[in-house]
Amino acid sequence: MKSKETKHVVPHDFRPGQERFRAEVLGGLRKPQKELPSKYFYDEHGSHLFERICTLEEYYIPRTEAAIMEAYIKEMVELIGARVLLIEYGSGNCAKVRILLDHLRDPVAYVPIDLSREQLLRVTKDLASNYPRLEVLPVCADYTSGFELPMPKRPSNRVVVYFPGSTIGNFDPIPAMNFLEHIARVCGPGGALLIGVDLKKDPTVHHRAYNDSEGVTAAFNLNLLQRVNRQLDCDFQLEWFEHYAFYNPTEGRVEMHIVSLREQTVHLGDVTIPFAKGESIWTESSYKFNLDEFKQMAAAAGLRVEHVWTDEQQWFSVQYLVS
Ligand code: AVJ
Repeated sequence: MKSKETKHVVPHDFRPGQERFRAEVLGGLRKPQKELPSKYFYDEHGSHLFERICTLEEYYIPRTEAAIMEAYIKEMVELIGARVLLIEYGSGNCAKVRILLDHLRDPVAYVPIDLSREQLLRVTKDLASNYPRLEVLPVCADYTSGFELPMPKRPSNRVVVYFPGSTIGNFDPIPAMNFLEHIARVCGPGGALLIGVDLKKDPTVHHRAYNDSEGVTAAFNLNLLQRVNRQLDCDFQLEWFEHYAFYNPTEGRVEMHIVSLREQTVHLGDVTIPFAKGESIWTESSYKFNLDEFKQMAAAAGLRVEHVWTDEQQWFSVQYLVS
């Protein structure tokens, strides 16, 4: 039995190295508008803070998405069908996929893909014990770059990608379309994408969702600097930086920044990075969509929206796209 257990926790490993992290941080901080990639929020502490964000009253996304999933899961699994290979991009703590795993008919395998190796190993073990008949094939990878999919033992009827949480909103429009195109290729003909898409609404609601009263989002944002300090021989002084997030209605996105409260210099190894007072590092965009905008983008990527489920207020949507 030991060999079986071991097999479940050895991921297909495309561990994105320290070198790439350093290169992307340095590249971002050298741009005229400084930036850091949002995918690096999720180290151990960052993932923990994100889980706290997901319990905040202001951050309506997780509970709204979960309510839509619960209300319509029967319709969803009906459309998805039996014996599918289910792939999740950015599986995190794998909490959201459980409702699918609980209802899908005889899924062939589940492939969680995540950057965080420790979390991936931990949740893969849990899933393997909660779903003993399910083949779990974890992949440790940065899904924004290339990696190979593992091969399940049994043949599947269809490949279905699950991409919840409106993480698609973290991509700028052209990369978002390219990513949908990539997903369409991974699914192949007859495949499908079940995706969570946050919808445009009162800008005040967007603003509040990224400026919570407990300051958890601020801590989540600033943790990125702490992570850079910890992992890259860097000396950001946290007390001289501040969380700043706002909804940009022209672009239809929430922008998160970290603003320098004074003129200062930061050192990354032997590189010196100057900051003017009030200068910002752009750390994340969260695009919000109209149903029609998203449909257009999907179509441009070769995906057809087959079904849209929303909550009563039309704040969030879960969409089933076919290739
Ligand atoms: C999980 C990427 C969808 O953009 O809303 C939460 C991350 N950032 N609060 C989002 C996040 C700030 C979240 N995504």
